[in-house]
Amino acid sequence: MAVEQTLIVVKPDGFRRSLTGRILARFEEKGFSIKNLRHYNFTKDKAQEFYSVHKEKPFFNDLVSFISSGPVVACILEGNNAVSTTRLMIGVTKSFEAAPGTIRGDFGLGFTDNIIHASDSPESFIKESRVIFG
Ligand code: FUP
Repeated sequence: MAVEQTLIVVKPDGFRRSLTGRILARFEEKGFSIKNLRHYNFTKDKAQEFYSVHKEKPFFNDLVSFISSGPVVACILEGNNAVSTTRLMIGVTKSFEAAPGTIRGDFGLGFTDNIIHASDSPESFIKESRVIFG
């Protein structure tokens, strides 16, 4: 067990549906502390950089369009095992398969539009948080 930081992003669908407060509350209730928080609009360039790991995938363009389709809220969280614990809390990628009790499982049915992003490794956290927080 180690104190770590990670990045979560409430995606445009979650923001548009006014779920940001409820989502952030779950992480606070769990015990994470908010180390940084930003209302942010992805440009196409920044979205491509953020999702560069997927640049060869057939869904890349749709993903870039979606994440830049409206405001997001990005948040750096700190706590024990932040990367793996936030991943458990968000649920699997396809919201329609995500377990009840997870954020995707409770709030959505989408796939590309799946409410929330959380970094999947400490390396991804560093890269992704630099894109948004500089
Ligand atoms: P996750 O880590 O659960 O956010 O999922 P991935 O890193 O595998 O994918 C990043 C985002 O791409 C997902 F949030 C949803 C989207 N995606 C698609 O739109 N189509 C796919 O086939 C796979 C992923």
